[in-house]
Amino acid sequence: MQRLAFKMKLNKGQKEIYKKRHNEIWPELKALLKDNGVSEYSIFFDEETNTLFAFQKVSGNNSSQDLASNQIVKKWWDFMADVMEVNPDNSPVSIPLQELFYME
Ligand code: RM4
Repeated sequence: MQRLAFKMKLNKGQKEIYKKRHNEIWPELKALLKDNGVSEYSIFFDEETNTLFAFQKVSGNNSSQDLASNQIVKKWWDFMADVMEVNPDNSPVSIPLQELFYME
């Protein structure tokens, strides 16, 4: 298992809708993430900079952000594109973060 983290950017004032949509995450998306080896997936928010910090464990080499070819992921990204910074294909702008410390 690998620990991965990345940051994304939320549009100003969209915290509540972002949180609501994730509380109501589509079961098919959740199943797809798990089937692709993603677990312990959490997303934190920095109010000051509107930055989203995602952490996840992955059993392979792919993170949730590497599933762009999947239609469910694409549909989710299209759904979320109105509240966050995205690329032209509506994938979230995702910046990998370096792990500098880990404690069991
Ligand atoms: C995030 C972003 C990620 C997705 C999670 C579930 O807002 O869209 O790519 O894996 O939601």
